[in-house]
Amino acid sequence: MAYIDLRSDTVTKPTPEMREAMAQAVVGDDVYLEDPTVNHLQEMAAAMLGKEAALFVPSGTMGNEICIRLHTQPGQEVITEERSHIFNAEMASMAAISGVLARPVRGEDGILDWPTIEAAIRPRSVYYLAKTGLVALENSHNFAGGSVMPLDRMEDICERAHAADLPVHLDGARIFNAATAIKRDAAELARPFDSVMFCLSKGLCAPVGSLIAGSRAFIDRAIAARKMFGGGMRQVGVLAAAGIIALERMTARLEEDHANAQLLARGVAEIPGVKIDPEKAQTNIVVFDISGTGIGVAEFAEKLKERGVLAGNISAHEMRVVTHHDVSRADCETALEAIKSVAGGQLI
Ligand code: TLP
Repeated sequence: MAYIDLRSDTVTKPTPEMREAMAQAVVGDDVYLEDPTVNHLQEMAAAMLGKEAALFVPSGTMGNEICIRLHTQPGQEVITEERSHIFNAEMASMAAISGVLARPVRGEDGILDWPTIEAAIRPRSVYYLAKTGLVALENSHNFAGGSVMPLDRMEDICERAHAADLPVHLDGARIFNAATAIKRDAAELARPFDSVMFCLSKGLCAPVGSLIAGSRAFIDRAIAARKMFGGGMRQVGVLAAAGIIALERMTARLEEDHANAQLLARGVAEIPGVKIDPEKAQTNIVVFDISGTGIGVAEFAEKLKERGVLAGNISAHEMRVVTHHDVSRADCETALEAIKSVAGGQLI
């Protein structure tokens, strides 16, 4: 059975153009920093994010964790939103690898504000309290339903954090979705941050890889950290070639995924027992609460699968569907009917 796979945008396959570019890629040993295709991708990424330099890393998780490692000292705390990916879905690696503790705080729809962050900063005058080492934001915010942080909010948080001597990292795994939603350049969203991670392997369809971007000095340190993490990748231009296509071609079509997500969000909002504000589904992620349907999330996912649709259950009461290049408008219409049928308790 060919499933309509809405579990994540990570399931996207490389496009034929990417496969062709991968086959033709000129490569070199990237641990010697000699892979021309990787170097080209890194220059492109730095330019698109308005940063001095960028570094190709195997995964978003490694990108985030390298940045956390470089910004902090063991024994410090990292202030982050309580549904953030770094706190919930990175294997507690900030603790395991960097020896730091997450200090999660709640944002409205995943969006933090300065007063909430400020209240979580440890006073430096009290010697027995852990020091705050970093503020880490996420945009778009995955588990909060793909919500987008307003530009002025980001500017405000970064400015005040810097005034308090705190660096700010952005998990921008889907920064191009966020930029598309507010019709701004990714560089504008990245501007106030000390480091930014974004992924090529989600809505942008590349098979593997993420980038971290920041100052030249930060990226020089990141090159060494990446090697320490086991992320030195040799002739990795074969992957970077797909990443170049991702940046050249795939950022411009994300609007289509957002429109499909709106179709799903508006459709599921009409189902009795389902809770979602479709206005808040700003990007390609739709999170909806099904507790009112009386069906558990695992069972909901199972019943959807029987109807040919794959969806994720991301909490005890929430389902997540993610639109992407490899699902069409028609697929989303079919998926919506399947969701309605499961929620309404209809037989297949
Ligand atoms: N997200 C995946 C899962 O891990 C949940 C998904 O299906 O959405 N930051 C954010 C905001 C992410 O959503 C993800 C992956 C990552 C970081 C990590 O990227 P990878 O999977 O490349 O390590």
